[in-house]
Amino acid sequence: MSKRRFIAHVDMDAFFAAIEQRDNPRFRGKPVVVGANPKKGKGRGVVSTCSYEARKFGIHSAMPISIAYRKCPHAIFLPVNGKKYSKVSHQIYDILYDFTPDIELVSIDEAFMDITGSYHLFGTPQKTCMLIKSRIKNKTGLTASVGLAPIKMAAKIASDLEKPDGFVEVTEEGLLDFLWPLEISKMWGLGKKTEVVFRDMGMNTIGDIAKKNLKELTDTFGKNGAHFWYLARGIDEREVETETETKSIGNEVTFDRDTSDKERIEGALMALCEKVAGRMRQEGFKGRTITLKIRLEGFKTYTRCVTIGTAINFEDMLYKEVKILYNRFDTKGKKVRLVGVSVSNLSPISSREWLFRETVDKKRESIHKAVDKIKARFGEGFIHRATSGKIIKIGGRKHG
Ligand code: TTP
Ligand code: MG
Repeated sequence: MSKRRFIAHVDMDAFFAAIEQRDNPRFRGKPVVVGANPKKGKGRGVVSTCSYEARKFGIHSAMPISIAYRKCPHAIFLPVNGKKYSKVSHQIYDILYDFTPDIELVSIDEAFMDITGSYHLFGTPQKTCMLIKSRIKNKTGLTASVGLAPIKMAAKIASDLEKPDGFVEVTEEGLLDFLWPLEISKMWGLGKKTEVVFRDMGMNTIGDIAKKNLKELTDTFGKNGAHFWYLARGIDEREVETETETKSIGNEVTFDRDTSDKERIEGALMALCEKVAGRMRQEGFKGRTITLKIRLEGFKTYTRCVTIGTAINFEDMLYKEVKILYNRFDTKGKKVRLVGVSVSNLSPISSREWLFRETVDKKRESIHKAVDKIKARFGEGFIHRATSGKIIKIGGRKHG
């Protein structure tokens, strides 16, 4: 039996909207929608978030703003004030760090805290959570919801159950009673497509997953099946990952035939950089140490790494470093079997960057669409040639 842990998940209530209501007393108690300009129902763009009063009209995050306008035209529509929310976010992080250094910042308004080692300072784990809530309220005027549980997944689910201003505790003894009646959609990391298959197999609650035969799940879903089976049984060893931990994000690819074709290898490295950088942004990280892995024919494996001054998470910058490492590597005339790219020395991106991720992603998306169009017209090879030095112009931007 592993050590008893106390993990808290803190999530602010209607974060952007709550800040606006705090700062403008006349907005309090009213439906407030933060997001794109509704332009009397003709606006494009989406809702970032809305107050709980607005949620009663069926409005929610990521909904097109035109639909939100239709649902509640008299709501107070406000633009996103990123600078302000980011500042508040940092104030909240500072408050959390008063309780423990074991904090994993998940997003602009959300964090996991491992309070196993620190709750003695504040009384019981429950008291610690109540104190976190009241300190946030006193210092920022905002409410947070907190879930306390022995595993991360349960803490995350718990913080959401009694929003706003909620506190839900799940004890070690009560863990399965808590998890099993829940719909499988609450399962952390279970995608929509897998959910459909699970339901087809007769699993509608987390308890249904736990009661399945492990073999049946692994036969159908492989390692993932086992992962969800263990989670459903309350077994989740994942730690709260603090900034300094040696987490890395990486990917590798084995060539179908060993190769010494420089263009192919560089093309593969570029594709890996895209994947790794994409995952880093998705998970909210930047990193400073870049590692290139090369396996040659005969299975001898080498790694080469570099640590740079500024943390990065964009593929072009990542590829630049990887290419330098690759060009310095001497294959001694041998063919290459596998290449891998990983980034470590990670730190969470600041809440401000997190906030603007969407805008940046949109820009990237349009570039990628343009690349896909070119691939469709000229074939994959064209893009691969571009990665090995030539510059092609896409959508008015240089890409190479
Ligand atoms: P959430 O914690 O998902 O939402 P919330 O804090 O507004 O409401 P809840 O009480 O349900 O937790 O996200 C935090 C902030 O991130 C949110 O206030 C606005 C921003 N955000 C977006 O900009 N777009 C999105 O699609 C989501 C989900 C959030
Ligand atoms: Mg929130």
